[in-house]
Amino acid sequence: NGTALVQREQKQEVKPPPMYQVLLLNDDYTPMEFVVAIIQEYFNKDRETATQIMLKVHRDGKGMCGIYPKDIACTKVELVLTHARKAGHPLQCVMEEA
Ligand code: NFA
Repeated sequence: NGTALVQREQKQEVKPPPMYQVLLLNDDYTPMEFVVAIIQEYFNKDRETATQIMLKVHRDGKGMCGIYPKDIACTKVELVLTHARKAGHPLQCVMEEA
């Protein structure tokens, strides 16, 4: 009710949801162009930004594509993995709490 809401706000008990990073992992087989297209399509990046992220994954072994509430991060991981497997690529996508 309204009173409980005011008390929660006064005690600052309403926390933001935990956020999760969604990461791509490097492998030796997935084509660079495919990774760039995935980053553009699922993480709303322009081609230049997507290319920079892809190159960071390629060089460093992993790279962050975005940070989201848990359910959205989980859905993005599932969509990326489904797309990659359908295309026959071993690309890995994981999430971890930020
Ligand atoms: N390392 C892959 C290649 O040389 C490219 C790649 C980048 C794969 C980022 C996965 C993630 N074709």
